Amino acid sequence: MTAPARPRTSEQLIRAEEPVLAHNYHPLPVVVARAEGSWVEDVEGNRYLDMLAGYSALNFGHRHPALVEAAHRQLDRLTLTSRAFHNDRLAEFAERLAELTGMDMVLPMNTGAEAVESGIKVARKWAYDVKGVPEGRATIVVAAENFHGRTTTIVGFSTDETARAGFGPFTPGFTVVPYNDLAALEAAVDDTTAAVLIEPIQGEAGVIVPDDGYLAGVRELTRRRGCLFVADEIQSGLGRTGRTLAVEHEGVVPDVLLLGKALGGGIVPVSAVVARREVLGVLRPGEHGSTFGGNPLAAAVGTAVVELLETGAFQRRAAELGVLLREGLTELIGRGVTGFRARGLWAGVDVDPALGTGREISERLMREGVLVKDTHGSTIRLAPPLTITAEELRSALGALEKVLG
Ligand code: IF1
Repeated sequence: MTAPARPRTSEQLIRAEEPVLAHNYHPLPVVVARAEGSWVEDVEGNRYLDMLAGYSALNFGHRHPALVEAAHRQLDRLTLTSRAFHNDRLAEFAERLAELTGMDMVLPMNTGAEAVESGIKVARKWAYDVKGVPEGRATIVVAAENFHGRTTTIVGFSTDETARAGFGPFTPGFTVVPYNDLAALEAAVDDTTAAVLIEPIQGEAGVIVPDDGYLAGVRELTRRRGCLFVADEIQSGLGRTGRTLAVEHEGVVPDVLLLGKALGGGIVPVSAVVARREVLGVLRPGEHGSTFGGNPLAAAVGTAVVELLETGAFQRRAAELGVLLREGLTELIGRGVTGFRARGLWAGVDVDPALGTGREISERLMREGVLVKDTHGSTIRLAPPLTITAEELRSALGALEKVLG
């Protein structure tokens, strides 16, 4: 059999997926064929404003020229070595990422879930080697409604039944406490606690911004009780909230940062565990690794991402346009929007359930040329590229007003 000669329509391509692609997603019925900046174009040439930005993997927009150039240049020289050898791009990536985040050491990985898994391993190793927890007893405290990825260990401490049911048995050693509740955290931490692992803002839960003082409280508590503060900044980090890291809003420095998504510039999967030397220094040769982690292409793109963030321009833009986003959403309160939470260019918007589910609102927005993704129930999340213009943002808010009207 030869491939069909005629290009297929969106409808045909969607139908073609059904028998051959695992049904672990329910995407909006749009088939993207090309993109630039804040805009994507489907197979038929219809243009859509991308208000999801690959769940923050596309913080710099689609195909940012500096990132594409860095990737092209590297593709022409060297793409993969494995960590069996050194490559000439990794030192600079690690140096500059450590510098950007104010940390000492970098453990390069690929996906977010891998960074979380790696952070868990590092925290446990630290608990045994440094804290002196008896072998096999280390625990990690996590928050209810968390989202940290899809591996068996990670979904094992998820509180979302859809994410975890049917995938056990799970890894032991995790304690779940309510998010944004310092008293519950205080009660859950004991001598076996290796770390507290939380998202500084919970993404999948609906962009839940904790009360002022919570992150500072987690920092104070973990320091006083002698365990690590591991912040999953995979979605909240790298400019999204108007700062390089979401923890900066409270002037907090965690022990371990987990980064991903935007670190790969929307081009390649790049993630990292970034930490102080006392923590990441516990790993010895052979104890952890990855075939692709720290590959030269990833390092080149990651370095170019760090270079963009070093200017501070994207963080400033997210903060400035975040004001516009907040004002626009405030105007929609009582006009289809029942509430919202926002920080920088990131918002969870609760839509009046009488007007439709989050999915239905997302479909209506799609027909207006705006792409978003619903989360639970009647909440939609907005996370445009940080390169979006004020005018584009206003037009997205206008489309939201229209579909709610
Ligand atoms: C999916 C949500 C976003 C994350 C945090 C680790 C990871 C993620 C804070 C794992 C991933 C994703 C994965 C994607 C949907 C998505 C998501 F809706 F599920 F919550 F972004 F909003 N930590 N988030 O948000 O990173 O292994 O995927 O690289 O469909 O699972 P990953």
